[in-house]
Amino acid sequence: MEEQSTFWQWQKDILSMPPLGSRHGDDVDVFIIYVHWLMLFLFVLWTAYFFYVLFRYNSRSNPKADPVGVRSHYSTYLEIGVAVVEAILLLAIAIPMWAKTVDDFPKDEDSTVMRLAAEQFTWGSRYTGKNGLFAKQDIRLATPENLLGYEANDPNGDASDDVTPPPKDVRVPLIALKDENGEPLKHPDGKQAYKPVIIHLTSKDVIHSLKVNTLRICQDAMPGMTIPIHFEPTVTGRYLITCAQLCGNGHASMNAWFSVVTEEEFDEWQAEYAPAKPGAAPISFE
Ligand SMILES: [Cu+2]
Repeated sequence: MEEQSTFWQWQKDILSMPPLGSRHGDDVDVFIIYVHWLMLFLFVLWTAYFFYVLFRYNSRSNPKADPVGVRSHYSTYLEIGVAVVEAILLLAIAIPMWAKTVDDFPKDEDSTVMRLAAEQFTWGSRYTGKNGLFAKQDIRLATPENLLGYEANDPNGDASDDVTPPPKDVRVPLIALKDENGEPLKHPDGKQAYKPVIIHLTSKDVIHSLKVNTLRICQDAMPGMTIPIHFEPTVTGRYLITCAQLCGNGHASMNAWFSVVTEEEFDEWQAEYAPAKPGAAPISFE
């Protein structure tokens, strides 16, 4: 086990992969490593073949061109071989990895749930506050000041304690899970389990994309759609969010911090921006 992880780490170091801060990221890294091995193999093979051909068919030893050309089928077999390896990577690794992510979607009550809205050229987060409920959203309430149509005077009070921190500062807590005996809850592979994070991602204007390398997450943010993504953070730290879709003049500056913090730090930070004043315009990034 230990030996294997050293072996993977060695490969990650060669590829200068960013540090890893999420559980599913291990699978992503392994896949990236497989793809690099295939590319290295092809690079070496094709380069060697290129030089072989330069040498073997130079004009001095072949003064007259051969009008027929290749007679063997080896090149066809090689092409098929490459296609087979690529199909294995896609069908046996990439698609099952995706299926696992989609199938194992954590429940809201077991997760830290947040909303994240991208806009030219910033990111704004919103949290449920203590009651665990987000303000209701209704497209008919959308105005230039309230693009996401949050209901400010919600009779059920869902909106009254929503937390809207300043833009470009996104935080989630790292909470180590415990079993019913208070012992650390472990995954089947023996690693500590942490509370998952669910992000409901949307955009206020054009297509953006939430990318956090350390967390190995990348998801497009689409205007008019809310796309849920989830991941399990495994280490505290402050990571850079970049926008992975060219979205306008300020695209390059559309970065922000995504911090994975301790539970205490998270609660303090939430208290600082909560509750949103009841009846106040619920969200504005100006
Ligand atoms: Cu953008």
